[in-house]
Amino acid sequence: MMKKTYGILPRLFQRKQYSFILIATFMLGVQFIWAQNPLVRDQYTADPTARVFNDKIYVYPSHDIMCTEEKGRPGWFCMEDYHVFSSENLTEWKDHGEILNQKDVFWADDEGYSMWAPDCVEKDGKYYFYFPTKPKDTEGFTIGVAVGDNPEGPFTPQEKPIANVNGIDPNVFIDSDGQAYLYWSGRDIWVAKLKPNMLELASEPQIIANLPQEGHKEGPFVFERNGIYYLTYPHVENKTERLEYAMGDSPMGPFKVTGVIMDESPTGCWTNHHSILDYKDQWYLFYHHNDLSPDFDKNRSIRADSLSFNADGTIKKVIPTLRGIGINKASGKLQIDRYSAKSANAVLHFNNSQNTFEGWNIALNQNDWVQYNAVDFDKTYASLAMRVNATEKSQLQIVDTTKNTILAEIEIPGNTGWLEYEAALPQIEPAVYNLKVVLKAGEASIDWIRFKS
Ligand code: FUB
Repeated sequence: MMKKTYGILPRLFQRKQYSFILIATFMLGVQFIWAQNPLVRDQYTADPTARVFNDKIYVYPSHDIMCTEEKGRPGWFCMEDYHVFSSENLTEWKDHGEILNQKDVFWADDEGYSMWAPDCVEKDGKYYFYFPTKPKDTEGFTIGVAVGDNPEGPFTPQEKPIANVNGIDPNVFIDSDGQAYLYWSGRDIWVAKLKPNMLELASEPQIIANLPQEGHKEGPFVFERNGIYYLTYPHVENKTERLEYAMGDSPMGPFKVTGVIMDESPTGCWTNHHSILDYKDQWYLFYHHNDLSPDFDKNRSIRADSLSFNADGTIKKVIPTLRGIGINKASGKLQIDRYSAKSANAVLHFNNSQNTFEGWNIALNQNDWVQYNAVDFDKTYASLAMRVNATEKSQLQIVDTTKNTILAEIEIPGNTGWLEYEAALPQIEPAVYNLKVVLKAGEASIDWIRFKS
């Protein structure tokens, strides 16, 4: 049972003098564990293809970097390599490092910086990593394959790209009868069967019919659910790409354009690129915006949100969130600025606008609040800690909205800069809770909150 905890502040004062002020954090000991959107915060990532291998999710994104006069074409996309990320619990993502670099691809232009949206599939214990890039001897893009024994690589590129394919954004779908199909884009969306070796086409490329003719489209991603084949793709209906889908009875179509999965990005990012998968009986949409680079949309960041279907198999529109997916451990740093909901006047700021990889905080005025859902209290926690910067003497209340109980109240002295504060907790019954932080008085910004045993 949770106890009412009014009066926790005086108890803190009795226990330890000034125990509420702990350590100035100075951004030391940063944990490279991210649970919310964007999923990766120490580098730019885009075009995420998520796959389930060996009960884990592996995400194969593009790796955006900044072009310079010496590297690529300034103001445009710049990508020289790929990393892969994995997670079992959707909240802790491991970067397995570089899995392929343009300089390792014999046929690729090693000044191309065009290692665009990839895919990876498993067949008979081998992992096939498909990637588009510029070849050294011809114009345009083509698609290569690199093969590995593990989902995290290493991957060895084939000596030549796939013959008879010109385009970008490879996607491979393996049907239940074992037949694999390669989809890609190049003005239209194309499909061809793959041979059992997964390295060569088994049929002539054909354009998928009945898709929108006006407005750029690219990034095909095909999946099957309950006998329905879904062809999903970004398409510019208005100003920037939105995610749309078409439904059909077979992997090669015909498909019928059915609806929109995600509207144009509210951040103005011109591209979006996605994948859809079922993991432990929940469907997820992986996609990208440009959270870490609001002024330049060629440095993007991957995200994920839950996706669901209507009874007739149509897809419910996904509204992008900052909270993202997964249940967070109460003991980890909960980046509360990646909120589930907030009051209208609560405002997000970068911790350091010169280095956006340092993340965000949320600024609250009196009566503002920020809510963060799905926090797993797996055991009893004795105290909570939060990183706060108050410009005036402030009072914060931490509430469990599931049972509407006040867990703690913290008083913060004004003008101390960013500091870590701590408050004792009542006995909290282990369960998953939704938390809300309310600023009862003053003016304060919050970076994160965590619970300690
Ligand atoms: O990342 C480069 C290109 O931008 C991708 O290949 C497209 O799908 C778009 O996201």
